[in-house]
Amino acid sequence: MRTPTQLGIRAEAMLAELAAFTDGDGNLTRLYLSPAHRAAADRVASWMRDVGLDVGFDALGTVRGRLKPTAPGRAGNRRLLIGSHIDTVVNAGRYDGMLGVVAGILAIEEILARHVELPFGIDVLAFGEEEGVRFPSTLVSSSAVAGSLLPSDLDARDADGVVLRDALIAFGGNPDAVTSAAYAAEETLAYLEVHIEQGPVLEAAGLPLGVVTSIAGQSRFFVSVMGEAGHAGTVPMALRRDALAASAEMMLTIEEVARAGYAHQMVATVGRLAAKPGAVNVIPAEVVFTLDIRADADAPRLAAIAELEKRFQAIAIKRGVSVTLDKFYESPTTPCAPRLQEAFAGAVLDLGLAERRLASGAGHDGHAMHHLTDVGMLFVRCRGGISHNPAEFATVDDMGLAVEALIKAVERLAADAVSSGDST
Ligand code: HGY
Ligand code: MN
Ligand code: MN
Repeated sequence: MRTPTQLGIRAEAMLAELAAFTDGDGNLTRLYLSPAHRAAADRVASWMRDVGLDVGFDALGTVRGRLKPTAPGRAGNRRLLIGSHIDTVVNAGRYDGMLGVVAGILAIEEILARHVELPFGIDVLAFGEEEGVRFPSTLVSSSAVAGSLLPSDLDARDADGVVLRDALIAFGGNPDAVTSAAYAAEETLAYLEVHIEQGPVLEAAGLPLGVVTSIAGQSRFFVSVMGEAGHAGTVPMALRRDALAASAEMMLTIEEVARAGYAHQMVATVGRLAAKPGAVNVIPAEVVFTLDIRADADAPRLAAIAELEKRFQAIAIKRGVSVTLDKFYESPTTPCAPRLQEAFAGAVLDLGLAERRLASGAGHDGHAMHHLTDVGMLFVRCRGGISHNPAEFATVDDMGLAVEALIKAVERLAADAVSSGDST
C-alpha cells in the first residue's frame, strides 16, 4: 500500500514522461490526432496494461482500460468510468487533463494491490479531444462515449483544412463506427474525474483538494466583421470602414459586459483574431475573432450574449461595417451529482482534510459525460491558480492525496452498491 506521497511521486514521474510527447517547438502542445497524441496514447495504454487493465482504443481514439468487478454482484454489469483528457492547449501545462488519467491508473493499481472488493467494473478513459483547439468542435471523444456526438461534428476542419474525419482515419480511428464508442446508460454507474482546479480558490483557502459542485456553461463564437480595404495613406479617418478598429471597439464592449456580469462569475475571452489582408499599409477589410463566454448559470450567460449582439450591431452601423456571430460550441451549466459530491467529500474527510465545495469556471469532459451518467469531480490545488500555461504546477503531496481520495471515493461507491443490493 503506497502512501499519498509515494503515489504523488509516481504521478509526477508519469506526467513528466507524458509532457515529452509534444508537437510543439520547445513547448507542450499536443492536439487531437496529432503524432504526439498517438505517442502519448500509446504510453497511457502501456501503463494501463502494466497495472492489469484490458486495454483498447475506441473509434474516436480514446484509450480505454477495463477492470472487471473483483467481487461481482448485480452491479457487475455496471461500470464506473474514471477519466480525463490527454490533449492540451498550445504551450500548455503538464497537469490539465493528464493528471486525471494518471490518477485513474494509479487508483486502479492501488485498488488491486489492496484487494478492494468491487461489485462493479471500472473503465479508465483517456480522451483525445477536450480542448477544442485543433478543430472548431470540442469534447468530441467524450461526446462519442456519451452517445451524443453528431456525425457532422466529424466534418470540422482544422486551420490547415484537414477534416477531422480524415485525421481520425490516419490516426487509426474509425469515423464510421462512432456509435460503437457509446456506452448504454444502464451499463454505467457514474463518471469521476480528478483535475487541477485551474483557479486560485483552493490555494487561497490553504486546501489541497476541493469537491466540484458544477461546471460552468460556456458558449463559443466566431465573430466576423466585414469592412473595406483601403489605402492607409489616402483614406481620411472619417471615411474608413475599418474592420479591425470596429473589432477593437467590440472587444472592449465584451470586456465591459463581462465585468458587469461579475455576480455570476462571468468571464469572456477573445483568444484568437485574424485580420485580412494583413498588410501594414492597407486598412483591414475583414476580421474574424473568437469569443468564449461563461458564467455560473445559463440565464446570465445567454442574456450577456444577447446584449453583445445588440451592441455589436450598433457599433457596426456607426462604423459602416457588418458583423455576424457564428456559434460553434455551447454547453449548459453541468451539475455534479450530490451522491458523487458526497463520495468525494467523505473521502476528503477520511484523509483528515477540511472539505471545500466549489464551482468550476473551466469546462471539462463532464459536460459531455453528463448526457450519459452522473458526474463527479475532485479538484487539486494548483500553484497561483495558473493553467493553460507552462507554469501550471501541482505538488507531489497534493496529487498523492487526490489519488488516495479517488480510491476512497471508489470504496465508498462500492460499499453503497453492496448495501443497496447492487441496485445502483
Ligand atoms: O476551455 C476550458 O475550459 C477547458 O480547458 N477546455
Ligand atoms: Mn482540462
Ligand atoms: Mn484545459
